[in-house]
Amino acid sequence: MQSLKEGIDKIKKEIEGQAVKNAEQLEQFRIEFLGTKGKLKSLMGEMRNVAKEQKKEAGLLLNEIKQYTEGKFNELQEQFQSKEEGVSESGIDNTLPPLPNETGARHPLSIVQDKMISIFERIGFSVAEGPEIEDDWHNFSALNLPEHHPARDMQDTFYINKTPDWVLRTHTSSVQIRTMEKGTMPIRQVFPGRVYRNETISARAHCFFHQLEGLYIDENVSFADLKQTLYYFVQQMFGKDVKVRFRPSYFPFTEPSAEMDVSCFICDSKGCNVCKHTGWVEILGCGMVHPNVLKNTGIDPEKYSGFAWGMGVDRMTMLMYGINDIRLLSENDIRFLKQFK
Ligand code: 2NM
Repeated sequence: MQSLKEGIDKIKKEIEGQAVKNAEQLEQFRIEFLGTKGKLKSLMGEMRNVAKEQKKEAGLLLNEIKQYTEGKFNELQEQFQSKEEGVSESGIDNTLPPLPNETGARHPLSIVQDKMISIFERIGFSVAEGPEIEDDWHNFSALNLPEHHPARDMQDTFYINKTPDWVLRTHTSSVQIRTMEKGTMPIRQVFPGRVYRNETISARAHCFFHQLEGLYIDENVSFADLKQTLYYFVQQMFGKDVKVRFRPSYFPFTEPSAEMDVSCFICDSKGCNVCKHTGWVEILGCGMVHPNVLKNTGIDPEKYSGFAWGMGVDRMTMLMYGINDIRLLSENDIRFLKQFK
């Protein structure tokens, strides 16, 4: 009886310290303690050596240790099974499906800008970029904007306080001046980028927006080249059936100047809000580069001529996607942005 009790205590201590990490170790535990040749079975064998009057007590003790061992086995199995099902020791449930790894979407402005650029690249234009902080010469003077032109007004232009000669560029034409100053002919480039104007922010206007301007200078470049180049562009952008019209206009840096409209692709020129029931939508300003601008940049206006144009990428994006508030384009609201794949 004494040795039986000692045996039971020994097994109990062994079992207390048991832990399993996987199915194999759990099976090891079962074989070692509960198996047909296991430690419990050999304790049972000791019953033979217990005195008759003590058999009842021994039976109770053996039963107790058996239940204890089985209980421990179930406990270990449960622990281990919940691990198996994915709950790691840190309590994180590894079986939860992963959060969707969402692919980012390109910004609608980038989509439209790249589309515009690639159309011009197909007909020989390359891309040039320049600084957003410009000096007065590149943003105004060289572009034939006289000293007291309203475009220079504090109301329209962000001046850099410390250096009154510096401004946030109001158009990417300043980059065209930089290209022309380099003097490598011919020039056939487009100029994408952000520009700044001191406007009251509303659904239709923002204090920064994006332009794509263009410039073609060579010998014998004519207004007919301008018309055909821009006609090619809108056909690629809006489809072969699009119509264009030019209206005379004024810009200090071009002469003659024009604004170009396309037939309304929203209502097929039947009349809608976008074309304000005119059937036409204005999309760009253009003209033949003013001889003064050529002179200012060291290009001989007797030898070279060229055309330039400027259009709003934000405006084009709003037209293409039917966006009615320009502010959406700079708020970075994921719910808006993820619609453009
Ligand atoms: C426009 C409209 C018309 C333009 C002209 C020039 C330059 F540098 F060649 F003189 N750059 N951009 C231009 C002409 C821009 O934007 C509505």
